Amino acid sequence: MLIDVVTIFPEYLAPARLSLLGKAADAGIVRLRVHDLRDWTSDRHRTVDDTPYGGGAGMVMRPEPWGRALDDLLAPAGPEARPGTAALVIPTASGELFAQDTAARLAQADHLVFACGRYEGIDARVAAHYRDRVGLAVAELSIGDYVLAGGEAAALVIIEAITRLLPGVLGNAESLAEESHVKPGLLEYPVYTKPPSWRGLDVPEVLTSGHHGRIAEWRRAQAAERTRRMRPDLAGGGFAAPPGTVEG
Ligand code: JDK
Repeated sequence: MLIDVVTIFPEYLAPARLSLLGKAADAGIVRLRVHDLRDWTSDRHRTVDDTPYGGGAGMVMRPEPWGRALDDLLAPAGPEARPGTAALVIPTASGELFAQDTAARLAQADHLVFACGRYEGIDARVAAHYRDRVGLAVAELSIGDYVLAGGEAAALVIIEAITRLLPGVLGNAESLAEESHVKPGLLEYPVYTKPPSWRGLDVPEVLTSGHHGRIAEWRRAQAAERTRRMRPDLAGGGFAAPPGTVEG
């Protein structure tokens, strides 16, 4: 998979080269390229923003540098031409909520281009152009209901969730096989390792019993209890307690 990231803060993407993605890159599974949007400006001041039509606070990213950058990256001419499926990912606070199924779907592409905005975001005609006129898959994604200062941190999150799904990245086969059995809408059961007693807290006896049937049943019950307590929205029927509530 080729991942291109366009941003006015290319250094922000340095963590993407670490750990998981670093290994994937060394193994030739992922190639990450980070680009400075200002390389596609044409004025002396390398301007990327302007005032919003209709008024309001802040600045909006102009479409022309984005159009030049995305055309270059999405449709390289000659020997750089890429067959296969490409998608344009635009992190935005007003996008569709990014979730595991989104990651799985994007992991099928062989070219992802991330457009990381700043200020109040990117002129809306950029997404419209590539979706409606170029016919590209354009994913406008939010990573959660909070407001970041730009798309870079969201791109890091999305890239990490996608790349760990690529064959050969995780030490993959076993972990992902197990993960595919995880019931969607159910949180994970708690996990334990050595030592058996730590600061007076003991590992639940059932886990050291060797009784696989009882262990599976205990984990199911723990996952259900944890889902009810932490994510009543997933458990269904319930309402979340206000923040700071201490369960009795
Ligand atoms: C991309 C710029 C910053 C800040 C105004 C008013 C209510 C905010 C854009 N999940 C998530 N959260 N935040 C992002 C994200 C923020 C971004 C960009 C992604 C590019 N910003 C910014 C404030 C506003 N807006 C109405 C929401 C807009 C992704």
